Amino acid sequence: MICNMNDDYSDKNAALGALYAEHIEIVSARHDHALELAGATHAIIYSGNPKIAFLDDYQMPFKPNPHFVSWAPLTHLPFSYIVFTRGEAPILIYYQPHDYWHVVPGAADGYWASHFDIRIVHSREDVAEHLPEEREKCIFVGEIDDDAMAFGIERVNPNAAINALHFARGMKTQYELAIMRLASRRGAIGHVAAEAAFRDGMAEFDIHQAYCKAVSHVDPELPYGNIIGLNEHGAVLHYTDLDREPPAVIRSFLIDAGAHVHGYASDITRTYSFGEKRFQDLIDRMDAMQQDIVNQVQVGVDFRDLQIGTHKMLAGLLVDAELANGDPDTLLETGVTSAFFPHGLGHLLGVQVHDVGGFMENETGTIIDPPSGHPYLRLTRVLEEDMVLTIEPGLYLIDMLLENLRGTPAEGHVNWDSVDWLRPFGGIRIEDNVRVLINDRENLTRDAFAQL
Ligand SMILES: [Mn+2]
Repeated sequence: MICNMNDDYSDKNAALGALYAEHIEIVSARHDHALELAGATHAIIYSGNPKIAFLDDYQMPFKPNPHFVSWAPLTHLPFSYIVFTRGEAPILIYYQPHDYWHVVPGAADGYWASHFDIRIVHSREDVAEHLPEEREKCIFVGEIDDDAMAFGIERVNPNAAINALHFARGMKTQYELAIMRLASRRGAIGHVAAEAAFRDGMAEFDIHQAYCKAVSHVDPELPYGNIIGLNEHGAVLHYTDLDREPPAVIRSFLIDAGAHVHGYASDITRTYSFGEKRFQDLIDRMDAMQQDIVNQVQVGVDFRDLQIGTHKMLAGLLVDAELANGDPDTLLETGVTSAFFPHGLGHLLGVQVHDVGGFMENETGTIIDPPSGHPYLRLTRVLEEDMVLTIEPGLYLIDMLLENLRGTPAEGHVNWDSVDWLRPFGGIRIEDNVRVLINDRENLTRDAFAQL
């Protein structure tokens, strides 16, 4: 299907505009509540400012405050502020400098604009007059590396308010879900292009370029650095080198790459075999297992149980694929499954790729620790309706971890010949973005691929 990306992703998108009114009501209510908890009257949300490289005048790519972006799709608006006062329309202090060195933000225009009382300022000194006079009744939400940017507000990111906002952000509004479907679609378009480049025998660098062109992102616009690994590189969990030449023999391809729409991310991983049947069979087994896990996602599930359950399923898979032998409990207890799968099953997703709040039991900030033996699990909450999370089981040949099993009770449970066979293929990870529903779930990623 031919898609017109510009219509889908434009902030003139009428469908998003219709959902945005409800979104801003929900965000306002969350801030009402956060202010009450903090005993304050106004929340001042700062968009942030670009970082400057040490001893240089180079500006790093701007990463906006996620709290700011959750109000409106203003991802390129540094030095700007939202002033929220209970019961009033939010004020947007929109910084539009007189600057001939850089492109300055254009007119404040889009589906979001009518919901704000917009005050254009051309210099930073002009911000102060738009802030509430009683600074002691304000809380500041954002990062400040220059105190002047807080304009005398002393309560910066108070825990009571921040925890409540982070906890609430776990659950997405209909507007956010609509945007995340678009981000999934955009990512899926990139994955299709990347797979074609892989089938054409291209180098990692060229596959990366094919992906970026298809999603219309330059590198800093990606939600995270693409992981584009051929062969053994698939075993490096955060592999971000990009070889300029293809390997002499191409065997496999692991791609973990997402896309952005209006500040929200998708986070998608696929693994492909270059014609080797045994590796393709292993991918198919992993794909079936990943789907089984996705089908367990629903309201009320403790994500820690899903993590443990995944290890049990993986133990069975390792035995079926002749990579290990023994009963599942033994393979878990002896650390065999953890050596093959040493990361968490998934994480919350939203404005941030690893969205905040994954460890929060409640809005007061009580932390739920990961289960023992699973320190890298980033989501320990009981699932609630309209959370969006990733399900990304993996299976890798990481010698550093497998060698640790030598001389332990685990050693005899690993089929080392099969390990040697798997090594040149690196590993497998399959990752979808999933929305939690009551007794059900929505797979944003599979839906996006199916609709291309
Ligand atoms: Mn992920």
